[in-house]
Amino acid sequence: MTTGAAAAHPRASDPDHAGADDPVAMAAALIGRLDRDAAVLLACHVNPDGDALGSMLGFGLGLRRLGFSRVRASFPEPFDVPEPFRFLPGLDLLVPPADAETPALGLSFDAASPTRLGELAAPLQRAPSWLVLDHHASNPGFGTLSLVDPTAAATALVAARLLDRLGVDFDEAIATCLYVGLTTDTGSFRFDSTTPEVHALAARLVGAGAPPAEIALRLFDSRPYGALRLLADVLGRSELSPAAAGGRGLVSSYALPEDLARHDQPAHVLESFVDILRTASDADVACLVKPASDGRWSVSLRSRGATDVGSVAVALGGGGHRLAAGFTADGDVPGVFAAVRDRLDPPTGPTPAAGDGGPTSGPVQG
Ligand SMILES: [Mn+2]
Repeated sequence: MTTGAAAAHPRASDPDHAGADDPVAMAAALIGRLDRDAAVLLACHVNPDGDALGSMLGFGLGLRRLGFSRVRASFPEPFDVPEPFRFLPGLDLLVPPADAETPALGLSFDAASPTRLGELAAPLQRAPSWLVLDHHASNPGFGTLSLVDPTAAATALVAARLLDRLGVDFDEAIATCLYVGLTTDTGSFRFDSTTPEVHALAARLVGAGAPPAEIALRLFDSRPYGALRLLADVLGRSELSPAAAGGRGLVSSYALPEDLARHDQPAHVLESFVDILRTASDADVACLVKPASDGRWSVSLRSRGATDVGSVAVALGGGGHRLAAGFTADGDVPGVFAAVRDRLDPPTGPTPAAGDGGPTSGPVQG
């Protein structure tokens, strides 16, 4: 127990408290030194998910609470907030990427590479300071200060640590945003990444007013009927390849742009479908090929536990985590499936027989 003045919070504006090896403290000191009317630009990755938007908007609202008057947030085109996130507090911080000017301070959220920030990478690169808040193991390190923690379940957790260091109290709006990030990336607290720190933060956020049932209903348990029909098509054409992935099995399917058009659905409704494919207990790996905006394919990979799909995605030019990853591809759908299969079972060298003793952790290189 501490007593007296020693219990006071360290002042974020006091650089003496910024340990040179503690990026969170360094980031807090940097923010603390900034004029409150300085332009701040927050950015998250293209096609933002709940963690990208939640961590960015929650942090932006926190900066506002600190008195920053020129906080803007954005994400690359297509600049359209997916329907499930339109209830989020802080949407008034958003500006189209074309209106994003070079700030005094830039921050990026949940983006594992500058490419993922699209046209917003340029103003961030021009900014005197660019703080990178992320949790992807594939993040190579960029920006002027890297707050990348691959052990963190969500970027929302990294954002919460920095808000704590800045002395920001979580109000209902901030808590709702961060909770959306936390619950998105832990799959509603079901994934391995659900650490004691995750539950401790979730408890604080619910205590501050984040509504768990409403958030779960909007994020996980709501679909237009057309999306259910689309899901039926995707499941109906799925294929199970028991021999793939060293005999651990692959279940794969795809959606075409005309499928979206037929059911009058936006592309983001496909995001959750790969996790439904992943429930097939006779396949360790699930793969879903989805249309991307520019005529390319966005490929989602999931593992039930025995396969490192993160390294598969990295080898194919993407990124992600061991059990959930993705990449972007060109060509036709069969070609994309062939590329994934080749990475799961490299054609060169001896192929181990199925069931001969567990996962082949072959050198799937990055
Ligand atoms: Mn994330």
